Amino acid sequence: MAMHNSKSALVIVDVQYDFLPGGALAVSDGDQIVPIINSIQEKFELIIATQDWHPVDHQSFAANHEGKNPGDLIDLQGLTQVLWPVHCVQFTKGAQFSSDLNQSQWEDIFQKGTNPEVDSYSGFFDNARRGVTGLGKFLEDIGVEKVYVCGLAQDYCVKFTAMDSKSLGFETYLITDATKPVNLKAEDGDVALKEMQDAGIHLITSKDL
Ligand code: VGL
Ligand code: ZN
Repeated sequence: MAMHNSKSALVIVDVQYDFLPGGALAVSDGDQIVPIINSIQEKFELIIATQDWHPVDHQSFAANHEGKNPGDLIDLQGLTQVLWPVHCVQFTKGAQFSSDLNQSQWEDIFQKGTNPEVDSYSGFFDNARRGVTGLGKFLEDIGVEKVYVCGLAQDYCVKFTAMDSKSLGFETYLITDATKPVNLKAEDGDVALKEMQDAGIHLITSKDL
């Protein structure tokens, strides 16, 4: 029996091949969270996934900036932007969800990063907080109160999704054993955890569900 009622939603962030070992922007041990996410899905009646879904000319790709490398910082329309390897290009294998991930109970998928001019880490808003994916309205319209976040990467898309969820007024939970950081800097994952905790996001593990 599902422990979480219809007022709770599980949001699975970006569990796509390019963020898994062997992918273009691989998160170390990212594949280890897949069985954990599969096992927690049965606790939820409402499951949503987000999908990083970039056009090939996306301005977050170092390859689209002469002389720049992944990890370099640029100014993109007034926002500081980390440049990434080409990843999650629309309709490529790297943008697909892991086939090991159970997708059978997903209610909907929200795509992000489709505007080439602005990156979109969060599943709710782009990084300029101008464009919306529709996820916030979707959750509000069906009366969701609690949002549980897991997936990749802990220090980018998971963090931004959880922070936006909290700022939109959802009671927000990060499932810490169902996420992994990309750690451009070694401490990024831990810094992100602290930032989320300081913002009032509850850090829990899959065993607490
Ligand atoms: C992500 C960097 C660029 C993520 C997406 O899913 O965490 N990180 N695009
Ligand atoms: Zn991306």
